[in-house]
Amino acid sequence: MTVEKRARPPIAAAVSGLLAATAALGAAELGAALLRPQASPLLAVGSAFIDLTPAWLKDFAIRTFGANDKTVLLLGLVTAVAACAAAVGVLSTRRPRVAAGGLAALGAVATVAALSRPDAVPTDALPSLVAAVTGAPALLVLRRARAPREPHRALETAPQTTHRKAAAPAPGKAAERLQETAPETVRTDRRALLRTGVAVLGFAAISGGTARAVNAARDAAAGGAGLTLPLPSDPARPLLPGGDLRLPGLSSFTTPNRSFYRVDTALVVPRVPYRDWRLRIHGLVDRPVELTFDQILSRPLVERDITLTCVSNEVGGPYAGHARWLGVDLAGLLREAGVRAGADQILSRSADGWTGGTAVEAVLDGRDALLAIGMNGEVLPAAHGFPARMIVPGLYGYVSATKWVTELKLTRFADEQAYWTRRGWAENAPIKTASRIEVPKAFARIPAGRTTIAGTAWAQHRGVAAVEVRVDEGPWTQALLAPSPTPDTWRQWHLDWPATPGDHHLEVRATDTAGEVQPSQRTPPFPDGATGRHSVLVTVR
Ligand SMILES: Nc1nc2c(c(=O)[nH]1)N[C@H]1C(S)=C(S)[C@@H](COP(=O)(O)O)O[C@H]1N2
Ligand SMILES: [Mo]
Repeated sequence: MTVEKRARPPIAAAVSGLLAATAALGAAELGAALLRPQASPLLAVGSAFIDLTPAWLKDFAIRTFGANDKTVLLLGLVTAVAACAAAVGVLSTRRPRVAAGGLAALGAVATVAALSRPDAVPTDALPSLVAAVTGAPALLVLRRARAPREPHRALETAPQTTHRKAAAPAPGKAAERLQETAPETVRTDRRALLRTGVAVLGFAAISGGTARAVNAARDAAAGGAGLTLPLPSDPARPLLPGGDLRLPGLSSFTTPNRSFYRVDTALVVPRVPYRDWRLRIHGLVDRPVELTFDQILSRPLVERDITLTCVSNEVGGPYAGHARWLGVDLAGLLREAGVRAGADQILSRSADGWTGGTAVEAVLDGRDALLAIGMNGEVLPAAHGFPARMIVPGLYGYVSATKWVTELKLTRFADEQAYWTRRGWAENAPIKTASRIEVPKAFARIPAGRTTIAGTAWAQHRGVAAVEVRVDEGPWTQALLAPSPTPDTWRQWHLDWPATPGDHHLEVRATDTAGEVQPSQRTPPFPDGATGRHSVLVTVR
């Protein structure tokens, strides 16, 4: 008999690796769902990756993928895990020890990631262990299914098979010989592999599906769906007639909750049951306070119109939104705790361990800083911070708008740094005056004649005083400003333009109530917000 040494296609081995990984992750997800959803190995590794991502890469991700950056990250992660799993599967036939080492390394990475989360508890290691403990035997079972079981033909043709008692024959070699000599047996092996594969997949589907169901039930229980918020004792000033121009293509004055931009480091939205929620105010205070959600509800509630903006917003970008917030007066809460002299920072912490640092001065200077529990007449949505978040007019979100907030620590900027300031972003980050053209859209083709140019402008807490537009670097023309009852919101603006055929460059700039004109110089968002004028090119026919 001639046995040609030929490389067996490693596809079955790679698929085995993938199947084993699927089973391992399914089991791990179930473990996490039962223990703590955040302890899921995939999420833990993804979150650790987010925290370790350098600013430039994060900037790139936000610019390139926008609100889909998390989906892209998860897809990338799943691809990486799949590649590792396939590699482990292939190695398992030839180099079982290396494969075992690889599996252990994957488990270790997930364990370390889970345990190094800022809100980690020791049991967070368990789902990763469950993954390892499920993945290894799954791989073994699949490997055995791939190896010849009853090498009848081998028995007939190869007299040396007297030592085939060894229960699991050296899989690589035996299978090789088998392919050369016994096609039927190979077919049987395929069937065995298929059976085992289906069983492993079934296990993965059942555990993964149960995990989903458990998570969904938990989320439903945690949300504020059944909650009715009290009416404000201090309602917002009514919006002025004409404050919302309602032009096609122009974003509405109030941003609906479901289309409100979302920016945070949370790979999955934290679900914080409001009955268990507490807000702790401590640090440099005379009287540390701990408040329950019911205690918040029983306080006088304030309602305010405040436009929120992200520091990562590029000139003309989408990361700004307006809402009517309902909450308690944040300055009042701090005064009750008694802020000690020397405290210049409110270090707020969220349920998932993120931190934001807000200037005490800004919150206590009389502006409408809120601990918000309602948004646009609804209970604060989970994605926007339920049970409670901070909102401070005039400051970018990363230094003012902590979602899922559980802790306010009065401290000093010199002593402690928040999540983004540790990564080089500014400690003080007032929102820069900005304006954007929304109608017509960039590269629009529009008919000649009277056209409306319109958009939004903001300079929260200072207020927008004027918006000007120029066409093809011509003279600046005043746009008409829609009214707003407070300086804490954006304002819509519009202008009639007699459009003449040809390509045109439309440019906008705003001036705040202090008389400061939005600078023309283009700077990137890092470290304290982008500057520059928004412009669009349009073609008139
Ligand atoms: N817990 C937590 N709160 C957070 C963040 C975060 O990553 N985690 N991001 C902040 C940033 S950068 C912004 S711009 C606002 C965005 O709030 P939104 O998602 O409700 O629009 O939330 C802030 N609050
Ligand atoms: Mo932000």
